[in-house]
Amino acid sequence: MAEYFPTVKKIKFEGPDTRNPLSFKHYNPKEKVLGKPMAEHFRFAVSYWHTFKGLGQDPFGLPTMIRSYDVADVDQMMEKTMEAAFEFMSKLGVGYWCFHDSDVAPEGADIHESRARLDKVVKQAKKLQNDTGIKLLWGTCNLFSHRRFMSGAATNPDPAIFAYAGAKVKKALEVTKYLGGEGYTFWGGREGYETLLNTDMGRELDHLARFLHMAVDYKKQIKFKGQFYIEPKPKEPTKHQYDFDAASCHAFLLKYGLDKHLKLNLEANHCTLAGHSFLHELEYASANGILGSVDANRGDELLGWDTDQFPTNIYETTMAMYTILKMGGFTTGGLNFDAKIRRQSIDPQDLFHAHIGAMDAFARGLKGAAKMHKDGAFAKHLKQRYAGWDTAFGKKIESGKATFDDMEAYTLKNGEPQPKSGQQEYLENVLNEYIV
Ligand code: XLS
Ligand code: CA
Ligand code: CA
Repeated sequence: MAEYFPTVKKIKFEGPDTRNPLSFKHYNPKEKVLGKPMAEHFRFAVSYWHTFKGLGQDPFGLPTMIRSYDVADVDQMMEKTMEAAFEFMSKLGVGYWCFHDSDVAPEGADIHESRARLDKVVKQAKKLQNDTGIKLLWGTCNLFSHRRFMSGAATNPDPAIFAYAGAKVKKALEVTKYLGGEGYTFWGGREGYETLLNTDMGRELDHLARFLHMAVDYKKQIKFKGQFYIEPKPKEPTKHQYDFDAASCHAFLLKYGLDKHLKLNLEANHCTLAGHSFLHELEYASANGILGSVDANRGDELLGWDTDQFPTNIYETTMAMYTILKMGGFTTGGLNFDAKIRRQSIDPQDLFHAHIGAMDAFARGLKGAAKMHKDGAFAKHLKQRYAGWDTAFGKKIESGKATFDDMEAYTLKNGEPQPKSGQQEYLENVLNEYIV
């Protein structure tokens, strides 16, 4: 087999004092944190679409990156790219990958050719998975690139396109099962609208729910055991997407009886595009028991679009890992680097620097978060702040046994309550001490 990344050897943990840029300074897969190896806390995954298929193109420019596996012949390109992917992931030492059907097998002249390509390449992927021990975190289906999906897939005004999307997802589910995928993600890139003048919103939402129910039924039919995720994003490519944010996805799932079947796959950059913080979305999903998996990346404060940069912000990785620890950690999900190197980072080695930096940033985040967890740094404070709810009076309200008559009697008896400080600045200082 050819070597596609000859300048890089297996990336090792060398500790914080090393000067070797091609080594981990903080991520030590076997090191135990709160009794669990780091690798199991994160379940890192590489995204096939950005890492192997993203070649630096943007709306203004053609690809900038030249890769030895990106050859003209489609069959050879598919095969070489898959080989390169497993070489990269093995050298990096990640346990998982994620892909869309059309990342690994570009659509052919018709549905038959597309499916034949997919069947061929997933056979190769299965062998490489077996050879390397790398597993599939989740599979997904591209329902947004081809022109047939310009007005949506499951929300398209034309049932023939709904059907095409159904056939494509059916196949993607079969392929995900074949590869032992631990999950499957639905992201509605073009499920939304450009103008309400041509959109029957209520009907489109009903159709989207129908589509997801069909997927749930098919999952049962083929006995696919992976977890389903829906991934929120407010806009881009569509002006307004129906999977806007965690709360709107949650409401949608509840309304259509899908809440038992899908959890959320939260992407950091999508959270900020929705006008929330990544942390807000994590907390919302965790508080409602629907946090499934995470697409780890970041946006740029000065750019209002989906820049999909590699995560490097230690405050954010610390707080994210704190919420994930509070939740008890990932079960089926993990941290998928849905992130791309910049257009000017054209060396194959840049892909390693990007992933190493992100994995180290999360390792530092985990160490800080674990210490916060152990010390009860914020838990103690929260307990105190809400202590009134643990009194007999508070418990009576929480258990649903109190009425407005009780509120009146209590207030008439006790008079004006004493407000207490929220101590935000103190707590921000406490947090700073935990940043590794
Ligand atoms: C695009 C999304 C997409 C999903 C999978 O913005 O992040 O890549 O994760 O279709
Ligand atoms: Ca994503
Ligand atoms: Ca994104």
